[in-house]
Amino acid sequence: MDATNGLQTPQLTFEEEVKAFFDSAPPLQNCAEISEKLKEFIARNSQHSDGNAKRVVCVTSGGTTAPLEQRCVRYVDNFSSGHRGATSTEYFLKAGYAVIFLYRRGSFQPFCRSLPDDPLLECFESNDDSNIRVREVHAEAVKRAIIEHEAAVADGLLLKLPYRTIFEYLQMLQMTAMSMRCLGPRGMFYLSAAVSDYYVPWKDMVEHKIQSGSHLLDVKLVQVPKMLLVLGEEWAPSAFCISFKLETDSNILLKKADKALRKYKMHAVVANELSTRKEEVVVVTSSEKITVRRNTSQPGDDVENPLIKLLSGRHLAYIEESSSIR
Ligand code: PAZ
Repeated sequence: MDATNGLQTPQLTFEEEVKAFFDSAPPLQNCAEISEKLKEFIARNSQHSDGNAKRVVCVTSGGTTAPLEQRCVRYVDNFSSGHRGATSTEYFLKAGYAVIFLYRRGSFQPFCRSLPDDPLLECFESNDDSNIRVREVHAEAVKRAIIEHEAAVADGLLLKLPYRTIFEYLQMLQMTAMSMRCLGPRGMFYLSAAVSDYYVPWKDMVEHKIQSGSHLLDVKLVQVPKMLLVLGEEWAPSAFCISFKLETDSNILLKKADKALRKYKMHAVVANELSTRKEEVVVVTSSEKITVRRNTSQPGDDVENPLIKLLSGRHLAYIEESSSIR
């Protein structure tokens, strides 16, 4: 595959690239339904029943796919199990946030990460009367998942929106950001999804399944416009924005995170290395590099626990600072 943008296309400005991406994307299914859900969720949490306006965070989770055919059989995928996003969502809820969880279909879900891979078949068994009951060994984990998830949903604090492709993801991120605009600095973006860097524009994509037979498969991939810039400057200009940087080479990680911080005007970039991502991350801001580690002396602790505490504190300071400027 040629990812060098070797297409003889005219050089587009960044604004034209963004427009071309959205113009060529297949329209989002359930667009009206998603928009209604977002509107209702944000209105409810702007005046929550506990009397307080909530802080609202959009957590993106999992990896986007870049389809190779319009009637998609094959696609280029991005690594991410969704563990980071699902776990962070739990800690954001604990910290008092309302969470919009924008997740890749089939990836990890909040409150379900301690369940086995095939929860339906492994957590339940039938007894002699063919009634279904929870297996003793999984009873605690199932109970916790159901009670905590029910509480978040009943309190109207968790909205889950699934995506699969880069087209769906970016359209949904845009809709979410535009809906969250009214929250001003109380809105936060926690962009832990692994987003495709390259895609095949819809109009250049073959309709049917690519046939095998030729020795070389020649598919041209075009760079996805860096929407982080548009998010922070246009879609939700007052929101507190955190992005992630994943590398496998620890020697370049912090430099790349620093570059992303400045280039995309993020408030912080969370840098993580693939093999140690569940143990430690480094929060890079314009003035600091803070290493955050999982508390190994506390069994079952997650690196997201101290990470969300840190970011929630920074977000509060940002809200206070923004209101003193007004
Ligand atoms: O989803 P997961 O827990 O398996 O992995 C999380 C992660 C490494 C995808 C995330 O922490 C991250 O770094 N996301 C951004 C990836 C990027 O640089 O595009």
